[in-house]
Amino acid sequence: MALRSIITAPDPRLKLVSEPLSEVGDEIRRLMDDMLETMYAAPGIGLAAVQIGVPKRVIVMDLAKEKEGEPHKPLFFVNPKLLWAADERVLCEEGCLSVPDLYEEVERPVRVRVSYLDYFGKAQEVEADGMLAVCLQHEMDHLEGTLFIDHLSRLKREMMLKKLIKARKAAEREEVE
Ligand code: K1U
Ligand code: ZN
Repeated sequence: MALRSIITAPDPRLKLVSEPLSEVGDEIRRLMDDMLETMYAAPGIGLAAVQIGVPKRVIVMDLAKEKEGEPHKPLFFVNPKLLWAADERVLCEEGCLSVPDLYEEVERPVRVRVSYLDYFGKAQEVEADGMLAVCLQHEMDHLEGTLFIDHLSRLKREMMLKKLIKARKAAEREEVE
């Protein structure tokens, strides 16, 4: 397994639409292992392959609370497809490893049904609610080149991008000093 670098906004690579996979082989399992390690190290609860510069339709997630002695519960989604979304919406605060340290409330369907291939390439379906539904929709947005800030007003989005660029410049200055 290897740690990969996470791309941050406004990098144009985050706007790419990710390509579907024809099968889940060892190379893709290695990619998923690297993504999981990178997500745990960040730390985060989800990661799409495009966030490490690989525009393929692959997502890893782990919503398990980090408690001592508790095993990880990784989830792997290849070629996820939205089958159904509830009309009811819910507001939830979201963050993104590609928009570091900034959080905002986003409105999304409260429940979704999604088909996908798992780590072994087996076809699966999940009906998700709560944080699983929020995180899965957030990660599936990444596959379309959409960030959570794209769901906000233009004013809010531009303010967040300005903050991000300012923070990055400050960090770069600190590195030089
Ligand atoms: O960048 C990403 O797509 C991952 C993102 C997932 C997400 C979080 C919240 C709502 C929707 C989607 C993150 O993991 S941001 C970091 C985060 O939420 C977190 C970090 C440490 C512990 C617990 C949560
Ligand atoms: Zn994200």
